[in-house]
Amino acid sequence: MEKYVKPLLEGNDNSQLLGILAAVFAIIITLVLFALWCKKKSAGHIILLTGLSDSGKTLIYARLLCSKFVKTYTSLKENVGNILINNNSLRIVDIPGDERLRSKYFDKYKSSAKGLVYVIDSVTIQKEIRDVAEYLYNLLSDSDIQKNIPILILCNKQDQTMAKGCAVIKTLLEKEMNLLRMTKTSQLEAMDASSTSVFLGKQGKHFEFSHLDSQIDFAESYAFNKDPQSSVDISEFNKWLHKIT
Ligand SMILES: Nc1nc2c(ncn2[C@@H]2O[C@H](COP(=O)(O)OP(=O)(O)OP(=O)(O)O)[C@@H](O)[C@H]2O)c(=O)[nH]1
Ligand SMILES: [Mg+2]
Repeated sequence: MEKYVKPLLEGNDNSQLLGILAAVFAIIITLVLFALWCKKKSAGHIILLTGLSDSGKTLIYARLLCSKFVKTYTSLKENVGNILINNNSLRIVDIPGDERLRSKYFDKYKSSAKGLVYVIDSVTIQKEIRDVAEYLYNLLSDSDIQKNIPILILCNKQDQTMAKGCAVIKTLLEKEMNLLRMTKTSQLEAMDASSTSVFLGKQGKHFEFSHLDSQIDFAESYAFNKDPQSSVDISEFNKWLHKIT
């Protein structure tokens, strides 16, 4: 009798074991798929608002999220808020422009960037061209931004009569980025170090934004007007958000 019962029991044990293995396998697959889904959901949904201090990032952020004028002060931390574009939720992160704070907040969010906006004060651009170009150069050299993230260079404060248009700003920036690239390259050669500084653009050619792999657009805006009845214009920024979403 025992001779017949034992194989039966053994057969039962084996199928139970197989059942348990299949269940464990299914759980692992589900967990892996869930983790991938979460990663996909959280990756690439952030629009980073960057630029020098006083360029107008926080006012643009307030206009975009609550359509109102707010009195702004130099930001000491980031502002974060969500908007719905083309039925997709986008997280807008306004990064302080202060030199001592900007990289800390940029590093915190850059790996989830879906787009990068670089806000420029079009009135003071000539005076600040070196700083504007240097910060932009550093952003464009970042490995997370080089993953084909669309970039908008937003020439703000166009309500001011002294503001430069975006075509002029593009030319000024290309010239300055070219100089900056030469300085960086010669510094590296002088040091003969194995530094990881990135060469932007094409070797042997003047710097041009069109030589970069990333899609870089230029647009104009103005966000200032205390009077709620009077106009502001961030429509090109809005259009760009729709385009990339
Ligand atoms: N005329 C004019 N003023 C603007 C415009 N946008 C912003 N401003 C003013 O510029 C100043 C700086 O604006 P913020 O939005 O605080 O600048 P920010 O880029 O956030 O500066 P940080 O927080 O220091 O990085 C404020 O006085 C704004 O009211 C604009 O389009 N036109
Ligand atoms: Mg600010």
